[in-house]
Amino acid sequence: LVADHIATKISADIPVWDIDPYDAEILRNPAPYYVELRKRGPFVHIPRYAILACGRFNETREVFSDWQRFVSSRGVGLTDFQVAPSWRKPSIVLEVEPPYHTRTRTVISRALSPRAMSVLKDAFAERANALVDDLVERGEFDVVPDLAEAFPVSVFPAAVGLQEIDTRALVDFGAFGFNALGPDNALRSAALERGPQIMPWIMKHCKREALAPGGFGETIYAAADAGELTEDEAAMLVRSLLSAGVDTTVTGIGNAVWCLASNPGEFEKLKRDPKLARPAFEEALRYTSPVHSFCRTASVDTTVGGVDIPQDTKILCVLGAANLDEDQWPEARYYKVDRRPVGHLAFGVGIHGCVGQNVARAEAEAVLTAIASKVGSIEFVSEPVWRPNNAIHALDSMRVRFTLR
Ligand code: HEM
Ligand code: OVM
Repeated sequence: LVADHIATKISADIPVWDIDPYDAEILRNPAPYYVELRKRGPFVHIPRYAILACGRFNETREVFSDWQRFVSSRGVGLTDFQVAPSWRKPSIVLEVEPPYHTRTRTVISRALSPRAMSVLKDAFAERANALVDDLVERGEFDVVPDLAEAFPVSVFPAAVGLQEIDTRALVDFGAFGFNALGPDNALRSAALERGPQIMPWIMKHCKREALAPGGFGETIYAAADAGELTEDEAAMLVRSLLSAGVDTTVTGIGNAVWCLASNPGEFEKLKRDPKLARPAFEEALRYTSPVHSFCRTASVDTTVGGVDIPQDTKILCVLGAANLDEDQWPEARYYKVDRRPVGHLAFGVGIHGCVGQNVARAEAEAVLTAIASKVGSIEFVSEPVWRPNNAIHALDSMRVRFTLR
């Protein structure tokens, strides 16, 4: 077994930790695991998966920043594509290296450019205002379906150019993709079971004929017309938008509202200065890291933080832990709307750093600005419930009351 072969190469000096980071209880409440991971050392050896894991800021950043030593083309989940093929056709942006990555990334980042976003700003604000007005009128509701999901599904599919798509299925598709990054557990098998039906369905919506003009999809297909991409590659880049662009923003918005509901003093600061909407979202990303962990594979024998890492080792980079590292973030355990956590790892870093971050920020700014100007207080109606996912730290439900400002 390749895993056994790697396990024998991992130095005995690296602390062994007999833990399952994909245990449902840890996925629901990762905070204690994050603390312990950082405490044990720059890297720990997790024997059950024959991997190394890191959760200190500097080492996590170093691994994520170096695409040559730590490749994505062997998968950013636990499965090494060199050992077992991916469950889906690999992404032509997330799961490739330069020079190919440079070509696809250029096109996708053009489609999601700040200019493309500025056109959408007014529509986002209008939609967020209408939604929040409605929620204040209702008073009590569940943030997850009624706001965190409702807002992105009402603006993102249209921004891409999708028409008549089942938005429930679209949100679930995102969650499946992230669950598939984990080990062979119940969450992953449930996702893989849906794969054979869901992939043809999503690819149908990625075709040129399926997309309305004026959206991100049109820009991607224009690159195909210009000879930068093939028609199939254009469809694959639209698939990337649909894989990465929905569940992440749903989670980011839900987690941000959770931060404000849990920290009334910080919500007061946001109400006093709604311009803090963007920094408040950025800090929510740092504080709750919607993408809690992604992997890399060592392409060479190398050293990070004084630790020898053998070639072929999978490394679990725990972004959620790095973003709470007290050595990097003074008083990291507090959510502060005005912290401005420049350099946080919630969007990753380096050549694969989130290409959709302008979209995510525009959506969240619209929602948090509407809340800041219309909502007096956010009160929990019951304990929020977190939903385990192999790569995403997200709420399952959160009943709150919005009072009128
Ligand atoms: C990459 C997080 C929203 C599209 C990434 C990565 C992270 C991330 C951590 C790095 C993956 C890696 O290095 O292996 C997030 C979070 C979001 C968000 C937390 C929301 C709060 C979006 C949106 C889109 C998007 C809205 C599309 C419109 C992508 C794509 C990549 C990516 C295509 C791959 C980029 C590459 O490999 O060059 N995202 N994302 N993301 N994201 Fe996002
Ligand atoms: C992709 C992609 C990019 C980022 C995250 C992701 C499953 C997928 O290009 O398919 O999550």
